[in-house]
Amino acid sequence: VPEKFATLGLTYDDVLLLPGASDMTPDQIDTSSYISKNVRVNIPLLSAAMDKVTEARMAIAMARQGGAGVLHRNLSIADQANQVDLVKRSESGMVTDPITVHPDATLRDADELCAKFRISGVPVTDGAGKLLGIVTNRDMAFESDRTRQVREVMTPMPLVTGKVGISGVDAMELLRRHKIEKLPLVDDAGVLKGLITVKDFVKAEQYPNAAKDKEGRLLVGAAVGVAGDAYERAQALIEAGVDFIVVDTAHGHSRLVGDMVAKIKSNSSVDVIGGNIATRDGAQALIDSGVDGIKVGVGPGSICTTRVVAGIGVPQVTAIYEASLAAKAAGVPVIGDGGLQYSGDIAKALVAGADTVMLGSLLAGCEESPGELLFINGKQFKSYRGMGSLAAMQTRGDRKSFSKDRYFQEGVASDEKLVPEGIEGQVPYRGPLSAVVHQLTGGLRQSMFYVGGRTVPELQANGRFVRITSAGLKESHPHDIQMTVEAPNYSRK
Ligand code: RVP
Repeated sequence: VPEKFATLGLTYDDVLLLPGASDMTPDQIDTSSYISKNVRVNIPLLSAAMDKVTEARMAIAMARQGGAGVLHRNLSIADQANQVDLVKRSESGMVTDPITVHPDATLRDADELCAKFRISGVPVTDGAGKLLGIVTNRDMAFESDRTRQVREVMTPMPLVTGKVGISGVDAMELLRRHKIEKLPLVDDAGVLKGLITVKDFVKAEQYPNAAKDKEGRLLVGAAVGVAGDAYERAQALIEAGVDFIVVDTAHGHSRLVGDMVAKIKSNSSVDVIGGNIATRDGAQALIDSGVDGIKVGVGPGSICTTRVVAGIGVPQVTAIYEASLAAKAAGVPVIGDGGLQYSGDIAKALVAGADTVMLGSLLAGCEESPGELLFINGKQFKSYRGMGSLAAMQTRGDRKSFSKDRYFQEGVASDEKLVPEGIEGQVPYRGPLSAVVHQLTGGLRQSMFYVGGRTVPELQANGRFVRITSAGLKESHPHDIQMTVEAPNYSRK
């Protein structure tokens, strides 16, 4: 019979990491880790599947930095799948399935394609996929009549092209020699099979740490629920090329979640992550349903009220530790989701047993997060809200809410009857993600150096905690001084 009272629950502020014997320099540190069984990232950070945190722009920025974004699901299936597509096409060694335009299309159509995919030119192909030419900014810039057909302004064949399977070095040489920006790849019949662009080479140099799939495209994940057309959503996301699916609910230890995981796994090879859970039994139940990754966190989120509204949850360090006891034995990676306030919390989560962490409030203030910049009393903010907040769960005008089922309230007939488990607010504007991630991973590298762990598995194995009191926590933060200058990685909450 299980005990009525579990062990004492601890969270980030209850513990510190002990300094350990260290024989490395920070430049030897390797922060790579696994999100799920088959998805590896270069930094152990994920951006949260929340409508004020992760859309395509954030997901692209996260993957460029070496982590990954999980696209939120508070939008239609078509819109979410389209976002996967945007990330997958944003840059890669080679675009295998390039956007094309038909010669009969108008310049306006071509403009729209370029704007939507942020590209500067499009190969022109006939109905059978045969390459007829290319239409780029250079061809279009001086045309004032946007109703003209692409065929009239395109640069027609013969173009400089490459053969399918051309090496990166050879492709770059062709681009350089002919001073062109795009190299279409064609087969012997002249059918377009791919596209290589200068931009991609430049980006590859600019973001050497980017997290990519086998084909050199940026990694991206996406969330689905358990109700209604959740399964169709998963299929559409997989179709669009998503690398991993997160069955994203507030109670992952429920049969519906296990069933959805099993159903998605049964006819696809993408990794499926289940969550959220906060106990060893919860983790085991997900493992039994076949998950490739486990997301841990019930109630730690900065915008979450589950622990007060429902009285449910486990302080996050204990939750991660408990879940990891089941997960490690099964070889399933753990994501520590929610509750992180400072870079030091990342290493604490990893030592507790997480393989990666998921961040909401720490990233919601970035340039790349969805939403406008707010000016209040001369300071800059961005809005942030829980997916269980009234606003996120409400259906307003033609904006339908898809996030109610995260809280198993999809059947609630009217908005007034919803029981929110989150709040709405704002966080300080933080500028570009790259600067924020630099501080977060910089902090993590310092932690790894102090603990004496060259890699994430070494950090997990070598790390030890000391439990602290409220006096210890007070001592941890700056004290007995009035801060006059803001640090890029510290502010008093
Ligand atoms: P935080 O990083 O502390 O802001 O927490 C983000 C996490 O909080 C999300 O990844 C999600 O698991 C959880 N969340 C999102 N919405 C809500 C809510 O409304 N209660 N909670």
